[in-house]
Amino acid sequence: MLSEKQLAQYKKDGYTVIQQYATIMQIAELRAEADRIIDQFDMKNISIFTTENQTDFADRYFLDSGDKIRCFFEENAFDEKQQLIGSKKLSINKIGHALHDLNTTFNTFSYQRELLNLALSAGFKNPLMIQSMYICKQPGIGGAVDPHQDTTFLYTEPNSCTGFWVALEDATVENSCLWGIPGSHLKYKNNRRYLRSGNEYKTSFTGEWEEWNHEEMVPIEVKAGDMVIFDGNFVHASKENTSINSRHAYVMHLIDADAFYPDDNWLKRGEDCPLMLMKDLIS
Ligand SMILES: O=C(O)CCC(=O)C(=O)O
Repeated sequence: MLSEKQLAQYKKDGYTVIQQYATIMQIAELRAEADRIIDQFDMKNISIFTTENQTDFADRYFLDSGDKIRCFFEENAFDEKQQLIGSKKLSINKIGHALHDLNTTFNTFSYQRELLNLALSAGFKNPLMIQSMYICKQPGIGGAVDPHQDTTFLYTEPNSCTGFWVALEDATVENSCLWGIPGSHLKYKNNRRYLRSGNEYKTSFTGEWEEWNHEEMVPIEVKAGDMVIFDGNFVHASKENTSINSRHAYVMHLIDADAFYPDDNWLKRGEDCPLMLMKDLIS
């Protein structure tokens, strides 16, 4: 449960930090499982993840990953001949987007009573985990994540999307921690959405990004095991990782099942992989 101080910071700044949410053992298990998934990943299924080139972002492999476990490469992992420069393990940008429902290790970690209580104390009525991502932020080539609000990508009426981001390594300015604009969730309303047209593999953006003042961005440096909770309208980003250290993190995005989730959101679930209410999964 959020303490009074954490809740006050969350309401005022749009984010707060829960120290030592994950234990050393849990971190080791998640990291080992991510290694295993990457090891088993068939290189033929290639997708590069980039927030700069929306054509790549919108490819079929990505848009079908809402109810799957798929690996996405760092944009700078390849040479001009489209050959991997480094090892596969050090070339994956992220794994997404249904780890929490399809993988036993991530399922056990994701659906914890503690998370449900945090969500309820942050204002959720009926939390639903809609997306999970294992983010590697590889040494040297870890791509930047441009400033954005998560409500652009996971939109509900009223807005309910919230990120629960767990550092699996110390996240510092050097290895590219999260950055965000305190208070941005109150100051900037979301007027930009990433839309999908029906069941087609076509996406578009509506609206314009606000003119965010990048000078207002502050680094959110945390220790391995700490969790950053951020409001869906909190403007956040991470820079390129040019350091020699990776920065692994596992993020779970929750929406409220009582809110309306329009069909034109990019993330869809097939009938064989329905979304489940957290209260029904956690005894
Ligand atoms: O971990 C990162 O670098 C970015 C994460 C992010 O933007 C998110 O989880 O919404």
